[in-house]
Amino acid sequence: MTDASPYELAQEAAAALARLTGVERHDVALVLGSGWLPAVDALGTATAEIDTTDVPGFKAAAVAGHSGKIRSVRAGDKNLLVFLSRTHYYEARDVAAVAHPVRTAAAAGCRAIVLTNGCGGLKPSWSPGTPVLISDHINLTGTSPLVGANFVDLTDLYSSRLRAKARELDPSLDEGVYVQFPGPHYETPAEVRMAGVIGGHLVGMSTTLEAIAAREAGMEILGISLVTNLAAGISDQPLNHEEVLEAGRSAASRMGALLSRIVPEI
Ligand code: 8IG
Repeated sequence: MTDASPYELAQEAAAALARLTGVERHDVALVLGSGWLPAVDALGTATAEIDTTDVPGFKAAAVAGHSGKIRSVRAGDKNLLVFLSRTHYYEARDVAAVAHPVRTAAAAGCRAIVLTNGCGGLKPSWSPGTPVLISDHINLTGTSPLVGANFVDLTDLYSSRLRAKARELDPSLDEGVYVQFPGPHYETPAEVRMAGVIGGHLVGMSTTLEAIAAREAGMEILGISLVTNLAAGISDQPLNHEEVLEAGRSAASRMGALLSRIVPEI
């Protein structure tokens, strides 16, 4: 197993998931970022919950408030594969580990993936708890989950079709360009100003590498950020992780309703 390619490892993981969940194929994957966990129960009926440690290739969850579990959820006529946490690039600077859940979802049959995250917002009108559709991204990690001469096109990476559907369901949804920094430290105010100058509206530590892997795997992608805090320097308050979790708890019912209405449209 040690010399398996990332794609072979994902096949092994998908086979384990099928066995452990009793669900042969899943249709749509969701990755729940900081603040999104309380929304999971609104998605549908959980039919199985698996520890990531029982699935080949997964790292244990490393962040307080992140749960190392994968749920199989039945929602209408769809089987959802819900990752209750993700592996972040800042944990071990291991891009293959970051992409593994996405590749596993693709190997499990998923044709679409909803990538959620908690992030900092650059628009002062985005109060903590505001969901924002990701329209595009800027990857400042300096790396890629792809290796070799693999020139994957990233045009319309965050599906304009799915964004339009989401806005039909909730016309108040705003859009923004997500900028991934490597972390784990938050940005300086100068870095946040830079993110704005280069065209960003949201700053975070996830999602872009997963989106690239998902596009490579041929999945349609919906990205939704939950602005849990104003980015550093946008407000005069310092940032803290507890505030992030609290913003998620208070936004939970809105996020649950949002996801459960969007998923049937995918
Ligand atoms: I939640 O302000 C959350 N994650 N980089 N900056 C970055 N990541 C974040 C932030 C933020 N808030």
